[in-house]
Amino acid sequence: MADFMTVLDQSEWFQQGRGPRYRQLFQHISGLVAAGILAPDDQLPSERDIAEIAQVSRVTVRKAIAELVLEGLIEQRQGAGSFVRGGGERFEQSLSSLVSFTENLQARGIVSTSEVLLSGVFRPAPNEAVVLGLSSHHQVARVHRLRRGDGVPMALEHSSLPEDILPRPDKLKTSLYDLLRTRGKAPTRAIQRVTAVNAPAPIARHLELAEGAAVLQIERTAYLATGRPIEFTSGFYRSDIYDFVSELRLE
Ligand code: 16G
Repeated sequence: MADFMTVLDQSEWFQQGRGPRYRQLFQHISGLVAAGILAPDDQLPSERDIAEIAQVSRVTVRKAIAELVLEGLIEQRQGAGSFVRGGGERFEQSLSSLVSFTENLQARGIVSTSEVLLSGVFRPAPNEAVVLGLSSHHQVARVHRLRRGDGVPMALEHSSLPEDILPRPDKLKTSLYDLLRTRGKAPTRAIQRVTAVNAPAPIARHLELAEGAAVLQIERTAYLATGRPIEFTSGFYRSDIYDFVSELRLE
C-alpha cells in the first residue's frame, strides 16, 4: 500500500501555473495508478484526509475524485470509500467470430447470468422494421437484458427479433443463441457497428458506473444462412472491462 503522506504531499504533484489544482491532483493520482504505486483494490484515504495531506480544499479533492471515477480509475463503494479499480481481468472478445455472450464467458470459466429487464412482443419501431425487414402487420419480440459475469454487470443488451423467430421471448432465461439453436434458427453471420459513447444515467446505473462514463455501444445485426436478418441487438459494454479484438488478414 502506498505511503499516502508522501505520495500526496503537495510538493509531489502541484506546480504553479500548470492548471487548476483539482486537475493536477487528478493527473497525479492517475499517474500513481498507471505506475502501479496504487494497485487495484487499494483504498484511498477519505476526502477529508486527502485534503489535509495534499493541503487543498475538500471541493478540490471531490472534483479530482469525480474525474478519476469518470475515467474509470477509481470506484466509490457505497459506505466503504474510494478504491482503485481494475482488480478483475480485462475481457477480450473477438470481433471476427460469431459467439454469444454465454459462450464467450464460459470459454474463460466465468459464470454468466442474465437479468431480464423487459420481454414481450410489440409492433415494430421504424428502425426495427427497416433492419429486420418487417412490415407494419408483423410483430417484433424484444428482450432487454443485463448481463453479468461472475456477478459483475458487464453489458446491457436490447435485442429485437421477428416474432416468428422468437415467438415466446418470455421463455428466454439464459442464452438467446442456445434457444435459437434448438429452434434451428441460429444466426451464421453478423455485422456490427462499434461506437464510443458516454453512458446516460439509466445505463450507467445498471452497469454500476458513474453517469457519463465511457462505454462501447455495439449494434449487431445477425443473419440466417439464407441471408434473412433475424436479430438486431444494441448493447452497451463496459469499456473498463471489455477489449474487442479483430484479426486482420492481407487480402
Ligand atoms: C453477444 C452479442 C449479442 C447477442 C448475444 C447472445 C456482441 C457485441 N453481442 O453479446 O448480439 O445477442 O451475444 O448471447 O457480441 P446469449 O446467447 O448468451 O444470450
